[in-house]
Amino acid sequence: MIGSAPRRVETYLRERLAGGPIHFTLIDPDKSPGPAAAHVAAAAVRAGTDAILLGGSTGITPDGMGAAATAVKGAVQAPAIIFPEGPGSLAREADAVLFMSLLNSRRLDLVVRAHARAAPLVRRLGLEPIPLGYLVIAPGMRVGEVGEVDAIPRDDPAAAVGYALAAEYLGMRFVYLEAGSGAPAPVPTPIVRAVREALSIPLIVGGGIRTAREAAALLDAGAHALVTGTIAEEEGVGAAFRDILREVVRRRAR
Ligand code: 1GP
Repeated sequence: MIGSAPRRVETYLRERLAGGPIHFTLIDPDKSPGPAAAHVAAAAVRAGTDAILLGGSTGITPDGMGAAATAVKGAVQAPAIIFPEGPGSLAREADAVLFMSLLNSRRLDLVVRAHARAAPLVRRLGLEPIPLGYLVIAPGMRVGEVGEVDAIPRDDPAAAVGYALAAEYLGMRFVYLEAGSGAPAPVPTPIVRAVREALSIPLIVGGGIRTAREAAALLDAGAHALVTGTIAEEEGVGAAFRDILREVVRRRAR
């Protein structure tokens, strides 16, 4: 039969995006297991975040992911979306999974082969796959190393545009520009601006966002969505997190 399963989470994200920029809070179930993940998620949603991404480190088990997803879903209405490290991160308790190709990896496994192994499991678990092109910009941090990427140089918007457009033309429905978790600075705004001008699918930007000023610059350059992880991990959902959220929320349609 031609047709696809309902895309509930993607539809929710698109509805939110119709009102302006959105924010994802990334929680690492290894560092914030079960109840701790729920605690962060609840505070993040109160501050205005739109969805919870679960993932971000190596060594996450399906049980750990499942426990975090269950706890988060018990605490908030926002969707719990797996940000996978590999097939071992998948758990049926989550709502969806970023089904992402690491576009600029030298490892074919991370571009498509692991996906071929994971896809039947995604189907069996009933997880909604969200097709996404994931592009690492220098410095890339740990994901850049583990992912064996040819990182996009920070002064080369044209290279980023090429990959991002290729992702769109291949049918992916989101592009994620990643500077790497804990990066000393976010993705440069000229890259964000150039990619946004070329793309007609939503653009997610993450890695190294620690201040409201950085968030504002990325949003003004055209990011549709921001991802933050480290800030809440290190400081909890405190003033810095709320200041970043304020920049997102105030750009939404009133
Ligand atoms: C990492 O883009 C995310 O994959 C978030 O990065 O931890 O630096 O906020 P930070």
